[in-house]
Amino acid sequence: MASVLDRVAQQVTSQERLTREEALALFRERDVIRLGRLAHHVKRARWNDRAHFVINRQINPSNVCVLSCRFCDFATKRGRPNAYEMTIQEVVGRCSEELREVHIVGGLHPDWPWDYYIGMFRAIHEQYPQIQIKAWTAVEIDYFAKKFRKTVEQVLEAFRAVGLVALPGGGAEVFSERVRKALFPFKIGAPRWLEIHRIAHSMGIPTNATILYGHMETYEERVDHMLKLRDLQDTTQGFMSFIPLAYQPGKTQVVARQASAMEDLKTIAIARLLLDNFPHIKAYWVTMGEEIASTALHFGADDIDGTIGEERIMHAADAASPVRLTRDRLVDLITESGCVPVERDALYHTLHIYEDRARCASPVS
Ligand code: V47
Repeated sequence: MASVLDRVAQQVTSQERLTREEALALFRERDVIRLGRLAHHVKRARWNDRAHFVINRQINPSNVCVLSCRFCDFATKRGRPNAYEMTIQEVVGRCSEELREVHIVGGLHPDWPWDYYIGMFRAIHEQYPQIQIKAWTAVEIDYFAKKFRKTVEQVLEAFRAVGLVALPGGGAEVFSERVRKALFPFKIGAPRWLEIHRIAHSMGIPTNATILYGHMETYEERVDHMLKLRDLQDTTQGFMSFIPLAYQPGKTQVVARQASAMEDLKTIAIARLLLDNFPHIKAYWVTMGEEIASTALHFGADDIDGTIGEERIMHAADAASPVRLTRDRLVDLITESGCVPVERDALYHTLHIYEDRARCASPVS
């Protein structure tokens, strides 16, 4: 009988879709290297040897949050020693001329007014018109709509008018009611998260999607999560990138250890094979670490995010990666993995292709 990898290899050639059962079988597959080769083949058919990155900065204006999700080390309450709140000037002060993207997300702040959020984007947009703003997860958009009595369309339109170009993929966690009840019972679930992304897409605002894995979720739940995204993408074509986020145990310790390297690579590879309608699969170096993220470029990923500048969410959970990387480091990481670095903007327009870099950093031929 043909193995699942033989079958999937056939399907890749004939461009047939993977089923739920096949994706599940891939998670249980022992030949991870062959799985990676198949995913790499699919990635190369779309992007050849290219791997994308962006000169960006993450800004998390406050960690004060009305929620207290069981898996999150970032959120806190006002008055606690680790609580912080940035002024608009402090947010703008984190921007600079060379940035192409800012990625802004934060806690669900209990009492910041609407004008603060709009004023923040207006100030960034006026001072740095070249910076594209990718901001607010669906969880935040839902919170703003309820708090400020607006429709989701009104919230998105108002932010678009002051520079928003895309929504990031956070807040999806795992689309499983079982996991939601255990880890984030007061956060929106799958239907509302998907609805907000559907609305954004219908307005021409592209978005990303994440999955938080490596805690208490099952392989079935990982696959079902990806299938819900694949279904929505079939209708809207509005997703740019899928980003698997490896849970950082930090102090919340839902599980004691972070997912292994092989688990990371399998998840990336299966995402590439299953999400045949997602152009980009991102290996996020902040959670995976630089070494696994660059290896993932051979397992189906075509993007490693960017310079980041100052990462707080994963580092509040003791992530071992640095808080920022330089452009040179990203170019070297990608080049050393045998790929061609492509500097992009937030919407994946190509800005520069580093064709001329030597493929091997060592003098050994
Ligand atoms: O939604 C929180 C996750 C997300 C932990 O769209 C944790 O380009 C791991 O969404 N361990 C925010 N993850 C980050 C995010 C993101 C990152 C990079 C790129 C993009 C993009 C989006 O971080 C949250 C939550 O799922 N998170 N705590 C933790 N301890």
